[in-house]
Amino acid sequence: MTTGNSDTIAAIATARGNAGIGIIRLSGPAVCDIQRQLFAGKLEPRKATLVKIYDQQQRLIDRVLLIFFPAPNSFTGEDVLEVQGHGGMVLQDMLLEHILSLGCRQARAGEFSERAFLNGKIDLSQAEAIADLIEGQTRSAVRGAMRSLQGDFSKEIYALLEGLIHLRMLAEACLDFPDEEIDELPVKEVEQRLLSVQEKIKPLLRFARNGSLLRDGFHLVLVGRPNAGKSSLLNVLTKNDTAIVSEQPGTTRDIIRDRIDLDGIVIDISDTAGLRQASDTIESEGIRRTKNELESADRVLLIIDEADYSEASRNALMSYLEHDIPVTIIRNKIDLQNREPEIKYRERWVEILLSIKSGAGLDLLYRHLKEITSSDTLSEGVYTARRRHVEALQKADVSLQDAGRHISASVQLELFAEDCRRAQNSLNEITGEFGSEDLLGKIFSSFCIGK
Ligand SMILES: Nc1nc2c(ncn2[C@@H]2O[C@H](COP(=O)(O)OP(=O)(O)OP(=O)(O)O)[C@@H](O)[C@H]2O)c(=O)[nH]1
Ligand SMILES: [Mg+2]
Repeated sequence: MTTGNSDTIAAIATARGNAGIGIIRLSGPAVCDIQRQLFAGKLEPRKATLVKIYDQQQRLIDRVLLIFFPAPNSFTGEDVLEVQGHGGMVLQDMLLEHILSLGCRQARAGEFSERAFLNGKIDLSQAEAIADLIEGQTRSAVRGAMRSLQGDFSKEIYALLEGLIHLRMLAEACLDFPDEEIDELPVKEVEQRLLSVQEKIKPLLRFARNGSLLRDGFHLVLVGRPNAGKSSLLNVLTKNDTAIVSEQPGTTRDIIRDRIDLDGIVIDISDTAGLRQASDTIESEGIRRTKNELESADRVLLIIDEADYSEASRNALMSYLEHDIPVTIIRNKIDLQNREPEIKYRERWVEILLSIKSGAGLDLLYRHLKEITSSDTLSEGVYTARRRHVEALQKADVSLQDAGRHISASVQLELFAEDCRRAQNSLNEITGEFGSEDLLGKIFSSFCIGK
């Protein structure tokens, strides 16, 4: 698949700012023609050539290095030209303006990667990895993105797809050619193959969850009654005076966001307005925003003044939260109650008794945060992944469980084949391929039915 008749695009590929070097990249069918207008000679592929670039009035714009990558051996799969000039912002703009006047247009965001995908140079998850590599906030995130870009993540997905395609092949051959002399469906073999696909999907799902954590970070939202110590906790965690702390209840009115890096995991922390019957419209708007913020939370830290702690006060606060959101209850200000720091693992939440002011028990909180944001698989062998990858893998997993039911209890071939097809479609969403024709091709080439 190629983009064929696409037009030619150009853009400044390096960051905006004054730098030693700035690179403009061009891709598309008119690249050779534009190159000849910039430099009359012929460029040797992938070799740098020093060239002076003049504008229409024959004024020298810059001395640049031109590098030509002929199709299909380029990033986009099309003819690509790199123009490496000096990095000044104004200079780069002048150079780009001149290049655009020679017969190409400004590229849209991500258009080079999009072309690489459309031309089959990379799959969708690799295209996403390029963005992640550039935007990576921590070293682990960058390393994860590089692994994905290398195709490690895609390879695992393709291996799963192989397994699934084989399963469908077995099932659909029995369905489509019931009169042919094909043996009965080998149920035991199918069950085993299904199991092996299911076993592969589990660790991948774990990797993808961790990968999505690496990339998107972990969103922690601090909620509680006014004066419970939410802003104090934000300041302690970020080691910053980000939020105003005061003994006056209702100090925080708006969401205050900050970010920490906890062993390579980005944690986005939101401090919120205290939850209570609002006394004015600003406060009630603050509370509305708190509820909004909770929608994207990965976990809530519910902060309660230990002096006010009771089952009733806890339940009243819990009623603000969605049922399935993970919660850690921070019973703060134990310094005033003469209590020792402690962590308790309850069925529906975790409880930590501590004092933000004295620091007693903060070690328990840090350990807990590390526990919930990381796992043993996180440091090595992880890819960057997105929530959509996690969701796609989850969907595939559910379809495979259905498939298991439709083969083990009593053989319901049609349903089984449909479950496998759905699982395959979910995985295809990750790589961006939709391969029903591929599947047919594969079935007929590996099955000698024709006889
Ligand atoms: N003794 C004691 N005081 C604390 C502790 N943590 C916070 N405080 C005090 O409690 C008061 C309220 O703290 P904040 O962090 O502003 O509370 P908040 O939950 O952000 O309050 P609002 O923004 O009004 O909702 C301040 O005077 C803090 O110094 C603690 O562990 N012990
Ligand atoms: Mg506050």
